[in-house]
Amino acid sequence: MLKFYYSGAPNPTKVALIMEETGMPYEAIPVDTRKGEQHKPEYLAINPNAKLPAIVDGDVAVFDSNAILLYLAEKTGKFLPPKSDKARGELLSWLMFVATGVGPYSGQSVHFRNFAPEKIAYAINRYAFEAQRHFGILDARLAKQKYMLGDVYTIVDMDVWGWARLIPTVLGEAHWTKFPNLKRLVDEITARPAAQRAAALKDRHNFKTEMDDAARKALFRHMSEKVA
Ligand SMILES: N[C@@H](CCC(=O)N[C@@H](CS)C(=O)NCC(=O)O)C(=O)O
Repeated sequence: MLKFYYSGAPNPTKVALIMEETGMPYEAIPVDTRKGEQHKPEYLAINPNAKLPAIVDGDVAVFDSNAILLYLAEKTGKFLPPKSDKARGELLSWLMFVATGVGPYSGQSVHFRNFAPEKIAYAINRYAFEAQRHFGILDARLAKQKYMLGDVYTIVDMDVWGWARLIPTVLGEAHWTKFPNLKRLVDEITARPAAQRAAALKDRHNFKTEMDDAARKALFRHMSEKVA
C-alpha cells in the first residue's frame, strides 16, 4: 500500500486531497515537524529536503507536493486535462507557478507575519505583496474560466486550493474580498467530501501544537547557524 508521509500543513494537505479524490488506498504516516521528526535519518532517506509531504509507492519515493500531484495523476490517469500539447503546456506552467511562486511566497509571508522573532516591516510587506500578486494572477484566470485549466477539475486546482484556502493566514482575513473568483474555486473544492477528509487527516494524529524552543529549533534551523 502507498505510504503517505504527512503533517497538517498546506503542502501535505493538497496531496491528501488527490489521494482522497482518487480513492486509492494509502497508509498515512504522521511526521511531527515541531518535534523534529523530519530530520530523522529514516525520513531523510525518503525526502532529503526534510519537509513534508513525501510518498513511497513500492520502490518509488517521491517528494515535493507538486511532483507527487503529477506522479499520482499520471499513475491513475485522473485529474489531468485532455491530452494535447497545449493542455500539457498549461498544466506544467501552472503547476510550476504554484510550486515556485504561490507556495514559497505564501510560506514566507506566514513566517514573517507570525513566526519571525523580529517584526521586519520590509520583509512582511515584500512577501505579502508577492503572495497577493500571485493570488491576483490566479484570480484573473479564474474570472475567465471555471477551473485553472478550463472546464475540468485537475491537479492544478488541488495545488491552488492547498494554499489559497489559507489566504486569511497568509495575508489577513480582509484580503479575501480581493479574490472573488479564487474564493469561488476554494469554496467549491472545500465543499467536496474528499477535501473534507483531506483537511481532517491532521486530526487523526496528536501533532504537537506548541511553538516552543524545541519546535523553533526543528523548524527554523537558521536561528542556530549564522550564515550571513
Ligand atoms: N516544495 C515543497 C515544500 C515543502 C514544505 O515546505 N513543507 C513544509 C510544510 S508546508 C514543511 O514540511 N515544513 C517543515 C520544515 O520546514 O521543517 C513541497 O511543495 O512539498
